[in-house]
Amino acid sequence: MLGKKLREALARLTGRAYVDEDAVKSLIKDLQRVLIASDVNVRLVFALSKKIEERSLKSEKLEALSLKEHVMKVVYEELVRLMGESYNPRLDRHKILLCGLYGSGKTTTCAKLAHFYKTRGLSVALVGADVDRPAAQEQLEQLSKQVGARFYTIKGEKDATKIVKKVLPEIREDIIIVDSAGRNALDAELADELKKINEELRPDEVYLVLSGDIGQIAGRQAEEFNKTVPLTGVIVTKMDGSAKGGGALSAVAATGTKIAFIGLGEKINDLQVYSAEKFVGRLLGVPDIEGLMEKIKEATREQDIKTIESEELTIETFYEQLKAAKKMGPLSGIFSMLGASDVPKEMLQQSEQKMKQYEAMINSMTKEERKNPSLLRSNPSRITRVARGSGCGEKDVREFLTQFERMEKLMNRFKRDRSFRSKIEKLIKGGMPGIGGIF
Ligand SMILES: Nc1nc2c(ncn2[C@@H]2O[C@H](COP(=O)(O)OP(=O)(O)OP(=O)(O)O)[C@@H](O)[C@H]2O)c(=O)[nH]1
Ligand SMILES: [Mg+2]
Repeated sequence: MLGKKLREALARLTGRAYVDEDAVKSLIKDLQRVLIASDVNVRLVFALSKKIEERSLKSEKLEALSLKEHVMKVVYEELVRLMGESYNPRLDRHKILLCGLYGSGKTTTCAKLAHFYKTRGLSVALVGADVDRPAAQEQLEQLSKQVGARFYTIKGEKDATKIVKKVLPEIREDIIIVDSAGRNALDAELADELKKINEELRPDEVYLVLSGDIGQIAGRQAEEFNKTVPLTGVIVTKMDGSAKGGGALSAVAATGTKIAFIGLGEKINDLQVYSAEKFVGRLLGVPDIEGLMEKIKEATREQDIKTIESEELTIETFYEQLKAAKKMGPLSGIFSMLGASDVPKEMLQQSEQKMKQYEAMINSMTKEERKNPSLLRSNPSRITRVARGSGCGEKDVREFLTQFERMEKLMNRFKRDRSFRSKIEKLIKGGMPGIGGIF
C-alpha cells in the first residue's frame, strides 16, 4: 500500500545520521517509485520531484529546522499539494445530485451522506432516480430506513426526470440527495439524462462518485462528467481497499475539481470529508505536520543516544543541558524512576536567576577550568576567584560544582551500566520529550 511504502522511504531518510544532497536525491527516487506504483501520473510525479528537490536544496530553510526536518516538511507540503485541498461541506438546506458510472458507489454513498447530514442535525430526503437497474429503488429504500432518512420515488416510472419533478414539491427535508443511474461509460444517453435531471433539480451540489481503484483515469473521468453537468465536487470511494487511491486523488486534484468526500468502507459511517493534509498525514502515519516534526525529533533523539558515549561533559555542555532541561519543563520523577535519586529534582528546575548566576560563574572560569572542573576542587583559591568574578558566594560555586559532579557520575553510569542505559533508551524512544538533551 502507498502509506507503508511512503513511510519506509521516509524512514530511510530520518534514519540517516545527517542529510546531504545525495540523501535528498535518493529519497526523491524512492518517492517516485512509490507514487508511480500507486498509479500517480508520471508527469505529476516528476513535477513533484522537481519541486521537492528545489525547495529542499536551494530554497529557504527556517533557522530552527535541521536540514532533515526541512526536507521532511517540504515532502509533506508537496504531497499535500499533490493530493488537492480540503473540503468544507455546507450544512444548510441544499440539494445534491450524485452521478457516476456502474458500481462506483453512488447508492451506498447516498446513504453515507444521509448519515453524515443526519448526525449534524439535518433532516434528509433520499430520492431514487435510478430507473435502469432492477433492484436500485429497493436498495436505496432499504438504506433510507437504516439511516433514518425519508425515501422518495415513483414506483414504475421509467423517466428519472419525471420522478424528480413529481417528488420535489413534496419534500420538506433539509437535505435532498438524488441517486442516479450508472453506465459502463458516459455515453450520450447518460449525458442526456443527467442534463435533464440537473435542469429539473437545480442542485446546489453535483458530486461525481468514482472508485479509487480506477487510479489516474479518475482525472479524465472527472473532466468528461464536468463537461456534461458542472461538478461541484468528486467523491472517491473504496479508498480502503485500493492500491491506486493516491493516483485517483492526485489526478482529480490536477483537474482543479475539488475532492469533497472519500469513502473508506461499505458501512454508512465509512465516509470522511476530504482533507489532503489528513490524507497525507495518515499515509505517513502522523496526525499532521506537527506530528511529523515530533517524529523526526524522536528519530534524532535515538541518534543522540549513540553520540552520548563520545560526548564529553564539560561545564559548558552541562550548562547547555541545564538550559535545555529548563525549556522542557518539569522532568520530576523520571530520574527517581530510573533509580538515579542522586540527581536532585531542583537541578532540573533551576530558577531564571540561578541560571544567570551559573552563566556569570562560567564566564569567570578559565578555559581549562571549564574543561576540567576538578581544578577548582583541588585549588580553593580558584573558587574564591570565580565567586568574586561572578558576584556570587563561594557556597554557590561549590553547589554548582556538586551538581556538575552528580551529572558526571550519572553519565559515567550511563556509559558503563547496560541495564541503566537500556532503561533510559526505552524512555527516550517512548517519546519522553527532549530527555536526550540532558545527557
Ligand atoms: N470497500 C468499499 N466498498 C464500497 C465503498 N463504497 C461502495 N462500496 C461497495 O461497492 C459496491 C457498489 O456500490 P453501489 O453503491 O451499489 O454502487 P452504485 O454506483 O450505486 O452502482 P450502480 O447503481 O450499479 O451503478 C457495493 O458492494 C458497495 O458496498 C467503499 O468506500 N469501500
Ligand atoms: Mg446504484
